[in-house]
Formats: sequence, structure tokens, C-alpha cells
Amino acid sequence: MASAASNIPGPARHDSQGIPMHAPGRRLTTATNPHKDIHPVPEKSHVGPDIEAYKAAHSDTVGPHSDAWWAQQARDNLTWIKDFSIVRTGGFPSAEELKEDNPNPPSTLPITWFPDGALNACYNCVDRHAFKNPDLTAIIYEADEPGEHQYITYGMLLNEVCRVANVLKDMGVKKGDTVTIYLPMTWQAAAAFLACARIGAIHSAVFAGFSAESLRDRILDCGSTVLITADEGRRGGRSVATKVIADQALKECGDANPVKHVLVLSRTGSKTVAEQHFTPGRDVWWHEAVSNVPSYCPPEVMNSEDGLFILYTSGSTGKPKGILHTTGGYLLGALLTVKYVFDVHPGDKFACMADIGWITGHTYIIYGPLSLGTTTTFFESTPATVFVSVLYLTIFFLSSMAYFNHYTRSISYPTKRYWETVSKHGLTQFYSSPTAVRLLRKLGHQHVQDHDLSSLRVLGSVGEPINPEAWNWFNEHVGKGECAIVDTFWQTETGSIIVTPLPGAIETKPGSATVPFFGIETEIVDSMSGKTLEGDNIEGVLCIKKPWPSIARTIWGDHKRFVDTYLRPYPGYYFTGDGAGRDEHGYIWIKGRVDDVINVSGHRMSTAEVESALLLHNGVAETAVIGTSDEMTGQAVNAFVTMKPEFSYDSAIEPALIKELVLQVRKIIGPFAAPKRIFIVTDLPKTRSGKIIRRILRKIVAGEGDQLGDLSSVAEPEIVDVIKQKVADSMSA
Ligand code: 6R9
Repeated sequence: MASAASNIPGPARHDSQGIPMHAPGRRLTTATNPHKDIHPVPEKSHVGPDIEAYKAAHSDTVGPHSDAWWAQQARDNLTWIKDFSIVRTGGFPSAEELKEDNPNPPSTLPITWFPDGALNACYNCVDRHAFKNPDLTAIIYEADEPGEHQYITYGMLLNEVCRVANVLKDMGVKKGDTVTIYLPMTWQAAAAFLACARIGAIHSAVFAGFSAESLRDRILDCGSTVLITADEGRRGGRSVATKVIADQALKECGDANPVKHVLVLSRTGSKTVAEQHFTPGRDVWWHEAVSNVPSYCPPEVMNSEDGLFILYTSGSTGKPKGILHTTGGYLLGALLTVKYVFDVHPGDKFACMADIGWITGHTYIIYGPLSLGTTTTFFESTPATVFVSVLYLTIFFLSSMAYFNHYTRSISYPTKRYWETVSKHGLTQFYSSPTAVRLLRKLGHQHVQDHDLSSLRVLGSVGEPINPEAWNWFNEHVGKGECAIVDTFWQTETGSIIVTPLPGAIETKPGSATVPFFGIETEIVDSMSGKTLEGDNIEGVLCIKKPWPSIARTIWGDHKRFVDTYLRPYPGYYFTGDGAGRDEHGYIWIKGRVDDVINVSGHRMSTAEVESALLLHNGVAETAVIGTSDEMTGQAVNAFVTMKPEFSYDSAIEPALIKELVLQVRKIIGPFAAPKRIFIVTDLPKTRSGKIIRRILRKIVAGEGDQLGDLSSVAEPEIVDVIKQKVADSMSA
């Protein structure tokens, strides 16, 4: 890696479009940090001092050098039980290889990294640090209850992980089995993940804001024999009925229910759960089980390509995809991105405010920081509760919408929980989402002002494009103009960050994710021709040229779907599904999804998924769901619905019917997917072959109903005016 002089560029300058460019974090050297007496800061950033140093370092990590670089990093940073002799196999198939009659289709040439190496992810995340430094804090657990926190050392974590691993073994879990985890943001979730990794079980974590139906589908898809859950969750001062939902999910699995044992963490000590929702013989209390097993469990020898976890994510069809990540490659991507993107140094306290139910929580709360041996944070609470018209909206990072609709009554809850947490623990990195930043900005900077945030050096954003207003607020009011701001682009499928600024090296522009991470070769491809676009100031779709270690290997049980979704659209490339541009500095600007995926508060869902949920209502005939831009949540779900002719209703009951439909979606998918607006219409605009033309609906909702262009492809164009009127009436109501 290129070494750095401590010559960090000075104040903001502008590019030719007038966009300000910001120095890549001034709190990176002791020389420039005004708070050096209070919080130790690294002498210099891992990369720097400027983009030239990055370019020199990056060029050593791509092209013909790529495999050698990754091999070196894998040996330097991970502890292997058996060294590997092969670095990588497989690549992204060409058009020729993708032909249906190819006798050696892509599925016979899987992507592997370090395929003959052996290691254990849990050993890498816990044991090796516990042996060296048992008293180092592995996890800062900031509980939902204001003022309550706990420090879990690497020694304590090892003990808990081993005990849970032994409990799972006693429950019959073996290497290669799947275990579903439905847990709130308590630190024990890390023990659950790592216990699975320790014994070679593949965990499938389901976000605790998902409904019973969603949990049921995910359990059935991967066939877990064990479910790990909690009595209740706590968020924003309220309890969430986690175990009741889990019980409902298992009941709904019916005869196909694969779950034999349920391990229940007592988070709140709920009497109701203990007395009414506990099935003896099947359910076991976590605290009782762990006290009855040995405190050590040897880590299983895992092949680098053995599955580590499955995480379900939305695609452009109704059925969520079980994305499979494997051991060695994933762990390496997680570790290196924590180190370089967040410029982590010994003594740092890293905080990612995501939920462990999403990929951001997997990689940047658990596997990345712990494999690096740093201190990570479990933030169980909510950043703020806001009064907006008559609703109290409680917002959660990357899960915000999950509870948006729960809190329709007054809750007095702090508006500065984030900042209290930062100053109380002296956090050095703070990784959040544009939605959270937008909300906090709206609340006003007085809440930030009262807190000492001088420990922070790097501020991160992920999940959706961040608008310059939010970026600037983050920079000025949280970072005080001295922190590096990293707008990190990545996906569940990429496993770890792939496009990002690097503190100390890359000047930033609000709204741009800037440059590819080490080992990543991005291309912007013309969406129509599939040709790579050269030069600057171009726009197309974002693709990656060559596999990197933490890329997902497959979709659980459906490799064809993996190939069709990511590798077939642009042969020779991995297709991200996002539109992107490249400016005159070679900086990448992510423009958002180009498929039928809606991103609400960084939370992915497919239009088809929401449509299927609406169609389960007995009166619904047809639906069309679209994403529209939303000032607070980035995008919002809007649904057009037609009712069956036999379903009688009149306009007087329409509000009640809309409520019912919203509830339907909340129940089937989860509260976060609830449509912001539902329009009940008599028909939908369709082509002559019967395809719904969503483009027209999008334009109408965006207020561009007068710019619909040529409507000759619409089978019954008069419906367009009817819909326009309906939308106008609903919006003004
Ligand atoms: C990590 C995560 C992935 C989708 C992705 C894109 C959007 C993520 C972004 C961003 C603009 C960023 N996305 N980071 N868009 N700028 N910095 O969010 O994973 O839940 O799988 O979502 O999120 O559209 O394709 P995931």
C-alpha cells in the first residue's frame, strides 16, 4: 500500500460544474487534529495523501496483479488453518458461454476464492483477538433504555459464542445446516451469528421488523431446523412482540415446518411470553441453555468456499432471493473495507448504526470490525422521534419504515440519542444512512451542538443516494468540516463496499461515491448496446469486470436465477442493477436502480413483491406498484389498484378500503413496505398486449402528467385522464 505524507489537501475547491470538493478528512493526523489530547488519532491515514497515491495503490490491485494482491491480503490479514494454493477460479461468462446450448454452462464454472484453503470465520473474528487481548472491548452495546450500555470484551464474547455453539450442537445442528436468526439489536445477536460460523452452520438472519409471513417464507426456503429469537425487542421505548411473531411464522409453516428447536433470548423478561408463548420441548431459554454446556467449543475446519450465511433480499420478482456468501472471500472483503474505507486504527471505536438483519449489519457491525479486532457498536435504539403533523414518526436506520406506522401516538423520546452515544463512548467512525441524516437535519442542528463529537474522524453513508443538502449538513454539523465523509456504494450481493472515497486520499464531492475500492474494476456500460462507455461525463449502468472475493456465489437453491439476474444482462460483467455516471474527475455518481426495485430509506423491495401482497386481498383485481421520489425516505411506495367487479364498494368506504390494503401489505411483508399512497382506479394503462405501462403512472404521480408523450401504445388512452384526475384529487385531499 502506498505510504502517506501528512499533507492533507486544504479547504474545499470546486470542480468545473461548480460542485465543491472537500478535503478527505482533516482529523487524520495528530498535526491537524485539535483534539489530539482527548482522543488518540492515527498519525496518518492508511492511504494518501491524495488521489495519485490511491491510483498507484489501486493499479496494483487490478488487472493482471489482482489475484496476487488478494492472495497477499488474504494471507496477511486472515488466519488460515490450511493455506491455499489456488487464489481464484471462475469469472463472469461471455455471451458465448451464456448460450443455452453451451455444454459447459456457467454453473459448471463457479466463482471461488482460495478454494483449497481452510479457515474458520468465528476464529478470525473472536479467538485470535481474545487470545491476544481478552480485555479489549469487542462490542459496545448501547441499549434502547437511555443511559444503559454494556461493554463486551473479546474474552466474554468468546465464552458466549462457544456456549451458544455447544447449545446448537446439542440441538443437532451440523456443518452445512442452516439456522434462522430472528433477533433484535441486542449484542447476543453477534454471538448467535458467530456460534453458527464456529460450527459451520449457515445462518439466515431475518430482520426483526419482518412479518410472520416473511419469516415463514425464509424459514421454509432454507429449511432451518433451529430458530434463534427473543421474547421481545425494544425500540424507541416500546416493545416489539418478537416471539409472538416467530410463533405465528412457525404455525404458518404448517406440516412443512422444519424447525425442531427454538432458542429464546430473554431480552425484556416478558412474563406474557414466558407464560403464554413458550412451547416446552421445542423452546429453550438462551440463559438456561448456555449455563448447561461447556464454555469451550473448538472451531470447525471450514473450506474457504463453504457457506457462511444466506441473506434474503428483494429482486425484481415477487420471491426474495437467498443470497449466499461463503467464508474466506466474504471475510476478507469485510475486513479490508473496514480498515481502508473507515481508516480504522488500533484503539478506534467503530459504529455502524444499521440493523443486523440487513447486509450492512452483517458486514459492518459483525464480520468486518470483529475480524479486524476493533471495537464495534450495537445501537439498539432509534436516533430520534419527531413530531410531524399528527404522527410521531420514529426513524430507524435502514429499517426506518419498519416502524414508521407503529408510532401513531405520542412518545416522549430523546431526539439526540445518536450524539449522546457518540460522545459517551468516544466513537471514531459513524456509519449511517441518508434517510437518518435527512431526518436529523430536519430536527435542527441544536441537538448536535450540545455534544462533544470530536472523537469522530470518518462519517459514512450507505443504502441510497445521498442528496448534497444532507451530505453538507452531515459534514458541517456532525463532522464540523474535519471528518472524512465516505458515501459508500455496495449491495447485499457485493458483500462489502465496492465504490467509495478513501479517507486521507480522495477529495469528496457531495453526492458522489467517487472511486472503486481496491481490487474492483468498475465499468459504465451503455444500457442498450451493452458496450463499455469510455471517457468522462458519460452515463449508463454500473457493472464490474472481474469477480472480487466477497461477491455472492449464488442464490440459495436457484443458481440459474443468479446467472440470469447478475451475469446474463451484460455478458462478461456483473450487473449491479444501478444506473451510474462518471464525471470529468473519473468520479462515479450512482443514479439509483434501473430495475423494478424500490429503495425506501435504503431498504430494498420489489414492486412485484408489494403487488403480490396486495393481490392477496380478496377484492383486488389488478395492481401496479411504482416508486416515486420522496424528500425524507428517498423513494416511497405508491400503488394503483383496481377492484374485482363483484367486489362492491363506494367512494364513502374508500378510505377504509385503502387502510385495509395498507394493512395487508404490512401483514404480508412487514410495516416498512406499507404504501405511502394507494389509488383505487377503474383500470390501468396497458399496452395492446396487456402489459401495464408503469412509466405513465410514474409520470402522473411525479406531477408530470402533462408530459406523457406519445400515448399511441396505450390500448385505452382515455383511462389516462381518469387516473390523472384521481391522483390529483387524492393528492389534494
Ligand atoms: C448496502 C446496501 C443495495 C442498493 C444498491 C443501490 C442502493 C446502496 C448506495 C446506494 C446510492 C449509495 N445503494 N448504497 N445508492 N449511493 N452509496 O444498501 O445493500 O440493501 O442490497 O441495497 O442500495 O441501489 O443497488 P442493499
